Amino acid sequence: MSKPLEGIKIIDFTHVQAGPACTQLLAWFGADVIKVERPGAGDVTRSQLRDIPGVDALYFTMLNSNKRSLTLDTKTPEGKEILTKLIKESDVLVENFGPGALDRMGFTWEHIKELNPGMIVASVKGFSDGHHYEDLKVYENVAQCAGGAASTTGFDDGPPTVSAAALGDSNTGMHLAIGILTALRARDVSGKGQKVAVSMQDSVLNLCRVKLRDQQRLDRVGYLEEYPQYPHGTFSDVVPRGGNAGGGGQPGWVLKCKGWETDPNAYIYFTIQGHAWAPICRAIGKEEWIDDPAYTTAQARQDKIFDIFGTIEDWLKDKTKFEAVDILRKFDIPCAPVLTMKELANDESLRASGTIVEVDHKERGKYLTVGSPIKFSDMKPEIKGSPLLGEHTDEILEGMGYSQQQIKDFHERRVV
Ligand code: CAO
Repeated sequence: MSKPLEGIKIIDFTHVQAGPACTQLLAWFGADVIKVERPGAGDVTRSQLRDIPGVDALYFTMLNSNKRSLTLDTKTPEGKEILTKLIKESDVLVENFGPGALDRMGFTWEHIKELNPGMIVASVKGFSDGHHYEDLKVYENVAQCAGGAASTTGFDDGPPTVSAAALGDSNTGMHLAIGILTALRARDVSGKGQKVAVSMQDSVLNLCRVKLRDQQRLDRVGYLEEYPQYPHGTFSDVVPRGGNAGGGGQPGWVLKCKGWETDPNAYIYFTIQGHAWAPICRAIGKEEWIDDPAYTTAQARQDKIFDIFGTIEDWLKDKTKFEAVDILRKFDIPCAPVLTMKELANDESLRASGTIVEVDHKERGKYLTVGSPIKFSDMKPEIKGSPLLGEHTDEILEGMGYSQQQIKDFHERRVV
């Protein structure tokens, strides 16, 4: 089957992580994504955290696969003309510049709409339009703090903590991709494009909705029974940091396994799901707890949950995290080993499913990247290497009808 987004042309004015994650996803699914970059410089991530001198950094290669690169100085009159022509021929423009940058370049939404009424303009900003912080430039951790993730992550006796997961960046990009696909579908019906905007703060908050749930529960009853502060600690009037507690009403915690003294990741996540109580008791050799009224209900267990975790840790002390999960899975107990990046990189299942793929880059050679986490029965996205800076400039300009002489002149005048 041909790729579903084939025929959709996207002007990719994105940089760093939030925008590129969105357009990369659309490129995997068949869109022609033209990454527009400043001549001579390009996306800042090409040179950030380089591991090989002079070669595009993994930060860039892992967020820009399957795209074409066009260098274009959009602040020159000729650059603006080329961009104008490109807008007329394209379906979507995606950007994550600082607030107002696209307008300052001369490409307001009103102007773009005039040039191409079918155009979808999709933007990532730190805060939504009209927000009292709308003028701020925003990076990942700023968004995690502004979106409620940091105040609710970490341990009660420590400071607000950011997650390693890119809740502000890639997560916002995924939201934007959904917005773009929705706007494309709307255009199929109406023939009209529209502006799609996603803020990083909103996208983080969307993933923190259970914490907003908890704020309202706390306001009403004054405590949260699934948090480690209950019943022996105290609650203030704001949702506290819950450490490794499960957020969905099933008590859970990260528990030590054999070797934890020297291996910082010798742990499993263990969940005490209500219906799994009897199997848990059987698995850890505590059959006497099954019918003991002091343990039979979740409520009865609540005030001694950390003693129960302690007993499970005692059972785990002669088992590696993998051995423990192999035993517990037979009892249908939801659990997983705490996996390191090295273990994930070498995981055969993830390689087989295409979630971790090895791709080729013209200058770097082979490298690992994360492939599509979305699996389709009729399509397997092929993940390709990222483009070199300006690699497709001539090809794209030719495709737009510019002559060889015009292209040569653009190069000489550093327009491209
Ligand atoms: N030709 C000419 N000029 C170009 C260009 C091109 N091809 N591409 C970009 N530019 C110009 C822009 O027009 C802008 O110029 P002005 O500020 O003079 O109008 C300038 O480059 C820089 O844009 P910027 O504000 O986006 O860049 P920055 O490095 O100062 O800020 C960032 C980076 C990420 C903080 C900011 O872009 C931002 O807040 N973006 C929105 C939120 C976001 O996506 N953040 C996540 C990034 S991932 O962590």
